[in-house]
Amino acid sequence: MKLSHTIEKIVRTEVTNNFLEYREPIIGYAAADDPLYATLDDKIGARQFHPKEMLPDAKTVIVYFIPFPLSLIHAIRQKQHIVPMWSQYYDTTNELLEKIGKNILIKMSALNIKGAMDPPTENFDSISLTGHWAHKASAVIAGIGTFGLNHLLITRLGTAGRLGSVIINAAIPPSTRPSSSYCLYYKSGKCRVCAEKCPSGALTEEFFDRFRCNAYLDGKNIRDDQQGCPVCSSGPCADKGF
Ligand code: B12
Ligand code: SF4
Ligand code: SF4
Repeated sequence: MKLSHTIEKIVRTEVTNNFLEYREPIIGYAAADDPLYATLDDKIGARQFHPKEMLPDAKTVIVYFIPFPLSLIHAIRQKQHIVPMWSQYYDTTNELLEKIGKNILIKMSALNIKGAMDPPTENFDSISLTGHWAHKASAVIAGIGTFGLNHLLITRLGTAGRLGSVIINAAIPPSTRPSSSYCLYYKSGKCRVCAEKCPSGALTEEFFDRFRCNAYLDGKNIRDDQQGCPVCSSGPCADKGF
């Protein structure tokens, strides 16, 4: 079986077997020596690990996006900012992403392929609010999607979902990147829904203030079922890219 098929089977099997419902995962591959990796420090404004710092003879970065179901998207589009179902998906999907990554590493090891991964989240400095390994940046390099005005990854199946990545020392042909943005605002200037609806003012047409967003998330997470904020994931791009 081709290596990419083996990996895709692991991702799909874990997603299908999870007790929560998801849509079809999107999987992409970036070349570890893609020149875009060398530009990330400047683009993000924080020191980022190159794939070869994660794994010295890295060849491929595997990225997988797990899109949330339409039932959750329907729930977050209601006029409320606290959606327990979003919180449940936040926690469960982090566990699922971690499990998928570990299963890929186990399978790769059985095939004598080395691998490395970073957790889906909580891998960032709590003061600067920046991490050393950005799954979103790898997803864009791997052609899974593009950045939206919401500063999130938008895929052909939308922005509402979570993602993870694994680095391996075997070559898989890189995926093709989309030729234009999946965000309506970047495409036609016609949408700003995410910025207009952001409850904290962190997200505007001009900038994203991660400290303000984080303060809102911290202040809101006073109960276990209030994890995260779904608002900038709930616009027209929630379930589809444009
Ligand atoms: C730190 C962090 C936060 C911080 C800071 C966010 C930030 N933007 O920096 C806080 C706590 C505020 C936060 C909030 C949220 N987060 Co958060 N967070 C992370 C974490 C750990 C690192 C993010 C990071 O590295 N940011 C730095 C860069 C990548 O982001 P950026 O500066 O906004 O990117 C811009 C530029 O730097 C540049 N750029 C960056 N890379 C590249 C690459 C190329 C090729 C180009 C051209 C440009 C470019 O363009 C981008 C868009 O303008 C990741 C997990 C991980 N390790 O990847 C999750 C992650 C980004 N979070 C996620 C989510 C869902 C959220 C929330 C919705 C909360 C929630 N879960 O309910 C909000 C959304 C806020 C928002 N609108 O962005 C998801 C994103 C899913 C998606 N569809 O994109 C991630 C990937 C977690 C996961 N495993 O799925 N988060
Ligand atoms: S809500 Fe509209 S402007 Fe915001 S990211 Fe989605 S498509 Fe772009
Ligand atoms: S997560 Fe919520 S507070 Fe943060 S930018 Fe998105 S809508 Fe605004």
